[in-house]
Amino acid sequence: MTRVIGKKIGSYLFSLIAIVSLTACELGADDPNNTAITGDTPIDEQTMVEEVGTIAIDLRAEGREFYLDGEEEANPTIFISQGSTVELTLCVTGGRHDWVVDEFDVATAQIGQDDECSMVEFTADQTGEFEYYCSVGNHREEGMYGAIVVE
Ligand SMILES: [Cu+2]
Repeated sequence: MTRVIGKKIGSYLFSLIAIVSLTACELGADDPNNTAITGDTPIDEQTMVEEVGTIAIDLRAEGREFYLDGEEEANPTIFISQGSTVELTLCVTGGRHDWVVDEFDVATAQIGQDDECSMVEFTADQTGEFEYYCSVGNHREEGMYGAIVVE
């Protein structure tokens, strides 16, 4: 899975998407399944080509905070290109939580650290800034929320 997004690498991601889109066009519209890659192409680029339009986001919940996989910023702003299909996976390392965005009508299962991670998929079909939050108990009131920006 390609792990992306996050304030610091947002621009980098959009650049990658642009590059991948161009590459996809070059592969030819006649055969949409044609993902042939030259032997010199790095593995990461091959993965990106296969996942055009799909973004995998791994989130971890602990206490009253969400974290992007490998990042240390609490409740980070998540940037997404409009039209992207988002595969969001929530795992919990402390407490019991879920991940909800009302505007996209999306919510993971409520899970604890002993449960398996919960994945949801949605299409970011509207632009703007939306709030994601945890709907368990009063977590949202206690600050367990952040912004998801679609542009
Ligand atoms: Cu919570």
